[in-house]
Amino acid sequence: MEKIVLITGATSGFGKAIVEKFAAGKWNCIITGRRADRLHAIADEIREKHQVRVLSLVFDVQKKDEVFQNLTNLPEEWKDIDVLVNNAGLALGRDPFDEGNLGDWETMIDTNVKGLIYVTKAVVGNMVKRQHGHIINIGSIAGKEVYEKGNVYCASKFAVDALNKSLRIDLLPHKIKVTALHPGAADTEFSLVRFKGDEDKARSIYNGYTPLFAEDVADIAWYCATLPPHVCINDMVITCTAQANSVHLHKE
Ligand code: NDP
Ligand code: 8X3
Repeated sequence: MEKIVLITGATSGFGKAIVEKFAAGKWNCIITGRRADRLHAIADEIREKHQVRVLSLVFDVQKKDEVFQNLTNLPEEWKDIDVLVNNAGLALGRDPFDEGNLGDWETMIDTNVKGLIYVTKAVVGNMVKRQHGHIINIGSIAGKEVYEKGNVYCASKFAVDALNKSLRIDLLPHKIKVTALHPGAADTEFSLVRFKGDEDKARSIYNGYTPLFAEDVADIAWYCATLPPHVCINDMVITCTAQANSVHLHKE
């Protein structure tokens, strides 16, 4: 039986690696992101390499109308999504609260929290109808413990953690699994985005230890998605070996 996974934020980092992993397992993939060129190039590459179907949808998860327009009008052959991976997200800035930027904060909340809510709401109705589905939310270790200058990013990921727990309860009668993955420091484009293109600053985040890589998280998402129907991983914090929690990271 063919399976369908929808992955938001598939143009880079975890999302891109998750597409690669699921496509290698012969799942058909709906992939989303704002950068159209990258998204369509990834779709072409995946189709060719893995001989699966790929639907690429360009939209901004912050824009409610775009989300619902794209996800509630899916072609018939794409409607029955088995797994939704809510991955699109970002951090912007790392400043003490009093020096933080309101616009950055709004973007983080609009993307990490409201975007995730919109996408989930647009997709969950059909899962409920089918009494089948699995939602995998990418939270963060920052949503488990706050760290200095993490303020609003941490708050956005604490909100994701609350949604994980709450969705799991509300969707229980409908046999829908809800899994939360909370990675620690991982070498993706995350820090480049956070530090607004400052490559030296971004690179310095990963110096002196071996961080997680996108493929590590993709392997775990795949594991969670392919367990037997009666088994659900509820909540997983994943760090590299050099990281104990959101504050203690051992650099050589
Ligand atoms: P990347 O920057 O490499 O990837 C982020 C992805 O999110 C991109 O594909 C980007 O696509 C997409 N995205 C961002 N904003 C939007 C938007 N408004 N609408 C649609 N898509 C959007 O970072 P990561 O892979 O590291 O991040 C993925 C998730 O993992 C995020 O939720 C992040 O908070 C979380 N995370 C990251 C950790 C890390 O250390 N790397 C650790 C813990 C959690 P595009 O720009 O094309 O729209
Ligand atoms: C990303 C990891 O530690 O920068 O969520 O918050 S951290």
